Amino acid sequence: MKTIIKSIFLFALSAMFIVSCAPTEKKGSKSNKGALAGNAAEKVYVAPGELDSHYAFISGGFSGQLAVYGLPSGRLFRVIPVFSQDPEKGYGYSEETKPMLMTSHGFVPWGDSHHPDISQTEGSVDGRWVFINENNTPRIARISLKTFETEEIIEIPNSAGNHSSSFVTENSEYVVAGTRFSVPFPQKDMPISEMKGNFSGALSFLKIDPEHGHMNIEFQIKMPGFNYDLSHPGRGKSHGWFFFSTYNTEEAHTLMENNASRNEKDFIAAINWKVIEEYVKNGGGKMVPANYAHNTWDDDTHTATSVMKKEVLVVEPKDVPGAIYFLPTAKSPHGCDVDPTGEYIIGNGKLAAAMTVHSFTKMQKAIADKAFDGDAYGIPILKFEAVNYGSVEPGAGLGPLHTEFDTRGNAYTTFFISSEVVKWNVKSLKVLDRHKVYYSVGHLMIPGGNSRTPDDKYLVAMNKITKDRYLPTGPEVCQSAQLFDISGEKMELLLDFPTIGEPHYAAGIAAEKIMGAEGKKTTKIFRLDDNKHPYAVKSEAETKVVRKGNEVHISMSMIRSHFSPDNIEGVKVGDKVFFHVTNLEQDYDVPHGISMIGANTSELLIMPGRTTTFTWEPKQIGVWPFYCTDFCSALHQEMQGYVRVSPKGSNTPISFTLDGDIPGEEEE
Ligand code: K7E
Ligand code: CUA
Repeated sequence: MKTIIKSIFLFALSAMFIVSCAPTEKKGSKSNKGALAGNAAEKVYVAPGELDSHYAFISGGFSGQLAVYGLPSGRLFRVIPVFSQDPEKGYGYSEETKPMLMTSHGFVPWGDSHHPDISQTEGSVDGRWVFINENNTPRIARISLKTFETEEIIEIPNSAGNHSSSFVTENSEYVVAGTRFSVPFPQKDMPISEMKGNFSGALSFLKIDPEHGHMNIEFQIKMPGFNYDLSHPGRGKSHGWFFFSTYNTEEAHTLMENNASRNEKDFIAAINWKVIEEYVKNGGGKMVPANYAHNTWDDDTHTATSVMKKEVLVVEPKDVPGAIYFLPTAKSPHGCDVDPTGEYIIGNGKLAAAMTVHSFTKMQKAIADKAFDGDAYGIPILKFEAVNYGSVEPGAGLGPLHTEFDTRGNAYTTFFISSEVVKWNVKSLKVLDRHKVYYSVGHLMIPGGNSRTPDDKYLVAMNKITKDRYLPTGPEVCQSAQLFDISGEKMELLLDFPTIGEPHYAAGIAAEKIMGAEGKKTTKIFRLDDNKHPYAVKSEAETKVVRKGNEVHISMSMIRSHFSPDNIEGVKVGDKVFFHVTNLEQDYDVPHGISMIGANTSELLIMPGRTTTFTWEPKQIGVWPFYCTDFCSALHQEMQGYVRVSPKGSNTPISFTLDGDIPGEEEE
């Protein structure tokens, strides 16, 4: 057994080595260029002043963020900060955004973001929100597609390595978060060697408020201590079910590459969440103590609040018979994907030679017939033959990871080891086409590919390795995406473009679904009249500086091209100075920035109508400047000011002026 596994690994590794090292031919050689058809350039060319037809939201992996690109151009528009601090935007540095990064472990400034998924209405992506998971310190975030800002982050208790997340059901009833690592549930101090049978895996179902999108952990299912890797919702006929791939059903805790690869088959867990929802509605489940942060952004106060939640509803599988089954699936499956009709559930067995395709119809019959092959911790294991529709023999393809779909009954699967995308027909299971990618592809994305209605012109492959595809930049080369036209019979490679961080998954959608006609749906400014920030100023007349003990609160305004006040005196070494800054502009695309010399935080970039705060603790006496960091007008360089810092204990009074006058008192 051991030698077989070892030889699979050696084969896999050597295949990867060969594939990723082969293309070293000279620039312009055919194999490296992927033989682009003549009109590929035309197909991705978006002329100056024209707009892309699609948005692509590509996760940043270890950057913790979410990047927004246009398709087909591959142009990067914006990086939305989600789980990591971003000094470019002041996210996680301003007083208002710091609560977004609070967790039960305190302030966590970094995250690992993997799977964005767009909210859906009746089985189609609707462009309201995008959800994304954080792997390392388990969290789910919700990003508004009006403001392109993170509005909410909820921590997932009893979870570790929040990876089989964050996928959305077809009417955005739930966003789901499954644990990759099983852990003691609840956490406790115990020997690692006693893992087997004593750890559990939490699958969390977060209810989404249909109007505002707010998330709440409705229930957690306490599953056996396997690793829950990926998941996807049922749809159409299988709506109401959720499917999770598992590996390490061996429950190994060390040298996982061998010890978690012993079983020829692991499982896809099928969860009937509608049955569990009903059970919970009738008082089922048990509230257990937990400790997790729920952070929400308020667009009226322009401030985030972090609340620690103290309990969570836990459901034991044995208490809800008929809700959970295991489908045997070869071997240590990674991706778990459901086709647009909801009939086919595909397990991408990354160590198997073939992909397993299960049938939802057969699964229902197997359940009715009680076609069981024993159980695992009381959860029935359905007979493989009773649920299996067939398997795809991918030819030379090695290491299948993820699958997406078009509307024509085809599936597209990535092969990490053989670096290719393979197109096959879901019904016939026949391979129809294959195309090399450069190199080592992880996820792929077809806009709307995780819905009933894929928008199937483009396919984006997200690759781990790009050596020799771009100008070298030291030991690390950028990661990259590749765009394919999939509208014809054969996939056509159109474009390579670099990505931020490591792109794991992505979500795509037609641009008009987000922007509406002429961009009307997206937020252009925040109305100053609606600004309820406690330190907001609505005009320069309201600006002021107030001392409270050793705190100095500056209520400041900014407008082209000055701050008010711009001269401040009476600050002392040892003070903590709060700059509460309101951007008085009410025009689209006119943010201003502010930074203070020596401040131990980032600049702020403040949108029109918004108030944001940073702190400064001056350590040296002197007269110190601050300035606008965003080139906002021809007089941007004049947008600056001074703060006088006196020694500790000095009696220089607080004073603040603009053009020699106290703001608001000019007329006297
Ligand atoms: Cu395959 Cu995190 Cu979805 Cu990366 S995961 S590839
Ligand atoms: Cu305001 Cu530059």
